[in-house]
Amino acid sequence: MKNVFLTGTAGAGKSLLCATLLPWFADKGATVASVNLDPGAQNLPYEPDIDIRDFIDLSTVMQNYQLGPNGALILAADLVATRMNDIQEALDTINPDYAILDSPGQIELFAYRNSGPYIVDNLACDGKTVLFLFDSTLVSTPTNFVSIALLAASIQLRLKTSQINVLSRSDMLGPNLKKVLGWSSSAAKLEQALYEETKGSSYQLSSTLLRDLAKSGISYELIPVSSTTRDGMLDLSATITRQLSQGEEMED
Ligand SMILES: Nc1nc2c(ncn2[C@@H]2O[C@H](COP(=O)(O)OP(=O)(O)OP(=O)(O)O)[C@@H](O)[C@H]2O)c(=O)[nH]1
Ligand SMILES: [Mg+2]
Repeated sequence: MKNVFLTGTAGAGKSLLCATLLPWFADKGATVASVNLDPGAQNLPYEPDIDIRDFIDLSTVMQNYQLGPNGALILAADLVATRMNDIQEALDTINPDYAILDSPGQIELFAYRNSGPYIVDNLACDGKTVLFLFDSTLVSTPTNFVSIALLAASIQLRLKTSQINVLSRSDMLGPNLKKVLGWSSSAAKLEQALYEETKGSSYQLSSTLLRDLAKSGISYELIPVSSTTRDGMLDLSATITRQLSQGEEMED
C-alpha cells in the first residue's frame, strides 16, 4: 500500500482533489481507498472509506472538554494520533494499492502539532508522498508566491517526506496561469517579477528568502491541476506514481 497525503491551506482544494484522484486511479486498474483525517469536515465531495469522524466527534469534544469551536478543533486534531491503530486496521482490511488521505483545512493543526507528522511517519506503507497544494487564489503576486513556497518548504521540514507541489484550482487563474507557472519554473523570472512588484521595499527580504530556498534544493516547480476541468490530472497522477516508484528503488 502506498500513502498519498493531501495538504494545503484552508480551501486550497484538497477534498475535491481527493474526490477527483480516486476514480482516476481506479480507472487505471489500481485499488484505492480514501481516508478523511479532518475531524471538523462538514461536507465532503467523496464518501470516505475510512472516516476519522467515526472515531472523533467534534461536538462531543466541545461538550466533554467545555471548549469553543477553535479549541475543540485543536484537541480533535491532537486526538487523531490516538486513533492511528483504528485507521491502520481499517486500511489493512481494505488493503488498497493506494490510500489517499485528506488532511484538515487548518494546516497548522496537521503539520505543526504532533498528530499529523506522527500519522505520516507511522502509518504502515511501502511508499508515501505528500501533495502540497499552492492555492491559485493565494499566489497571484510574486511576493505571495514566495510566501506560499516558504510554507511548502516548512511543511516539508515538518513532515520529512517526499513532496509534490501542486498548483490547485488552476482554472481560477485564467490568463495569469502562464505567468505563475513561469515563476514556478524559473527562479530568475520570479526574482525579476519580485523586483518589479516590490520596487525595493521588500525586495531584499523576498529575494534573499527565494535564493535560500533555491540553495536548499527544495523545488517549488508546480504541477497545475484543476479538479473542475480535470486539466493536469494525467501529469499529476504520473508524477505521484513516479515519485512512489522512485522511493521503492531507493529503498531496494
Ligand atoms: N474552480 C475550481 N474550484 C475548486 C477546485 N477545487 C476545489 N474547488 C472549490 O474550492 C472550494 C474548496 O474546495 P475543497 O476541496 O473543499 O478545499 P479543501 O482544501 O478541502 O478545504 P478545507 O478542507 O475546508 O480546508 C470548494 O468550493 C470547491 O468546490 C478547482 O479545481 N477549481
Ligand atoms: Mg477539505
